[in-house]
Amino acid sequence: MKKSLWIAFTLLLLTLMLVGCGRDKEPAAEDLGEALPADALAVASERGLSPDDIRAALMTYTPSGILDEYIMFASGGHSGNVIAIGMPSMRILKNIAVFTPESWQGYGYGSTDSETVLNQGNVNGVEIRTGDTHHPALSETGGEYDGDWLFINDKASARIAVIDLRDYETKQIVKNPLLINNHGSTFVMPNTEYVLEESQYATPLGWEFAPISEYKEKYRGLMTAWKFDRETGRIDPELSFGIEIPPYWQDLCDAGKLVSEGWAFCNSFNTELATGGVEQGNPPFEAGVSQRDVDYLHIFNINKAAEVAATEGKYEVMNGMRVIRMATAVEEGILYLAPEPKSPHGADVTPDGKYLVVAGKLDPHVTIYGFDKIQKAIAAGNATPDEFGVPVLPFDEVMVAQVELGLGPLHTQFDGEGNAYTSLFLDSALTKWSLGGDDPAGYKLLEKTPVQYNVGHIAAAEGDTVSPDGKYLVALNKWAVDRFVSVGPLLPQNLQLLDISGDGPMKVIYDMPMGIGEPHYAQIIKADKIESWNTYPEVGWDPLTQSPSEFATKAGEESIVRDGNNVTVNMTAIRSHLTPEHVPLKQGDHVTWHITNLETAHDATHGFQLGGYNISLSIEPGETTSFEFDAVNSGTYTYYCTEFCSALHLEMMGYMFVEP
Ligand code: K7E
Ligand code: CUA
Repeated sequence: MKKSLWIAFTLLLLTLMLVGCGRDKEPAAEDLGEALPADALAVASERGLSPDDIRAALMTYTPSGILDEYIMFASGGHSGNVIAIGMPSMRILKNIAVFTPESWQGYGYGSTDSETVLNQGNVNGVEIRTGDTHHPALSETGGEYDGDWLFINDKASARIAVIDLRDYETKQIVKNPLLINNHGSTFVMPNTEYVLEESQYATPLGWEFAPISEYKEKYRGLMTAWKFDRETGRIDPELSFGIEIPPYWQDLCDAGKLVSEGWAFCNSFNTELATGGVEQGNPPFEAGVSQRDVDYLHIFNINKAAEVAATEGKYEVMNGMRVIRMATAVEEGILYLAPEPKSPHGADVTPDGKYLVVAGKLDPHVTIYGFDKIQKAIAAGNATPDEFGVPVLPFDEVMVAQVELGLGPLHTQFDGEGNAYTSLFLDSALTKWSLGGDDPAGYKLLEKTPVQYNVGHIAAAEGDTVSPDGKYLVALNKWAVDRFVSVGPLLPQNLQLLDISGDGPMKVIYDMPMGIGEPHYAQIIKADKIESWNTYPEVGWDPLTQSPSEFATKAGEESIVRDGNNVTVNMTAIRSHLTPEHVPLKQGDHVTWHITNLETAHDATHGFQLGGYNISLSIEPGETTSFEFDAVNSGTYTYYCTEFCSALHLEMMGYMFVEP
């Protein structure tokens, strides 16, 4: 483009974009044109920005003090956490510690609350302090995100965590007593009655030892429905149940909504029942698992299962969990299968709940199934049993359409305009295609946009609700390669924000490197739906129970109480001192230490570290936090506040004397 033309175009664009910016006091378009700094174009030209770049910048740049419209909760993959990201600015707002200790939040470094939560996730006495988070799920009411709770799975050890969005803290970890890995989780029912968790790699239930030669007889999968209680804010294992399923490798699920509410759908692979063992001359897993042309979509009637799981005699209790055995699930009409093309990845229900999309992975198509057709096929009774006796519905009776999209289709999202978006892993591209209802001819590939590189999941604004917003789509790319300045051989993941508003082509408008584990999936919620607290409701608050703490200490009532070898410290923190300032101990004492942050001011957090004893706390305004330790080593130790909270922050310290 000629330079003069380019400048004219850019100027026009800048003017148009600024007109569209939603600020309280909108200057008139002419004023903006005049108000543009004279050097704006010079800056653009100097930095080599194209008109598209300028448009993207104007869509994402968020001036200081202006708040983001959306919050994206992205899994942190093998960092074992969740990241809250503002959109469209793509600014990281918070790292929410979940399965792994995190020093800044004082999570897993001594505080009783966090140790209690982390220890719930221990496996038969083994302390688990790692995790692999994949699929965050926001709580829903009537199929809409309600902004109250967030759930996330740990694939590695089959655990589920509950995060309270009032304070963005992890409140509970539940360990599945029958699984040692999961993947199809977390997914919630439209009113969050259940949080679903499905296994991935089959093992004997309860991961008992059994030789791989007994794979078909003893290895199994499990769909788990965890009952969530909004009143307590906890999953109630007593009211939860499992459904035994064949030892296929179940993969990814979605809950039905509206017409399909009460049902759940999961794709699977390895219906070949490959067991690996290349060292014994067997085909390697990656070949053995992809021999057949079809695998099975798993179709669950969760509401029916809940009824059966509440009927004495229809379930068994295994490791403390009620389990509906496979034969009962078949008999009661809880479990059906349907063929799905070659090693798919991802099952996604359309916003109206009428259809679900399964992506091929090793097939260039997505396959669309009709919920209505599934119901008719069940009623027609033409199913044939698989080798475990589970009815397989005829493909022709349940399939609505297939759309050829490209290489390696994985995950699908929706906007509110009747379009679907599917990621193509091998093509490193996103596709947009139309939903056609019951008319196969209505399903059409509309466009394809390259992303960088190897996109896995995609997340659309309010994408898993009954009314997605469209507007933004995020590609969660696995590889970054050349996108960023080199930081050594371990590269960040690359999240790319795309503008999908209007009828124009989808455009990448922001690259966000995420220097933590692979963010498999994310959900994006309107920021104003979350009513998070600025400070805890009362001074002396226990965040674990979300109620006043019995260990709260008031100003002037600080104390050190000795009872034999047991010492209790009742401390307060306020700008700029920790009281008491001296803590005298004797070697061998068992110490219980409570600290109450007396602050009521927004953002007046005090941190606390005790050198030599691996203690790190974060005490938010109003919070009471506790830790315990044995004073095994004598010496003179220092503790201090780790947040630069005032001009006299460095003075916010104290001595702990441990007399030999
Ligand atoms: Cu990485 Cu949903 Cu676990 Cu696909 S998953 S990419
Ligand atoms: Cu409190 Cu620094």
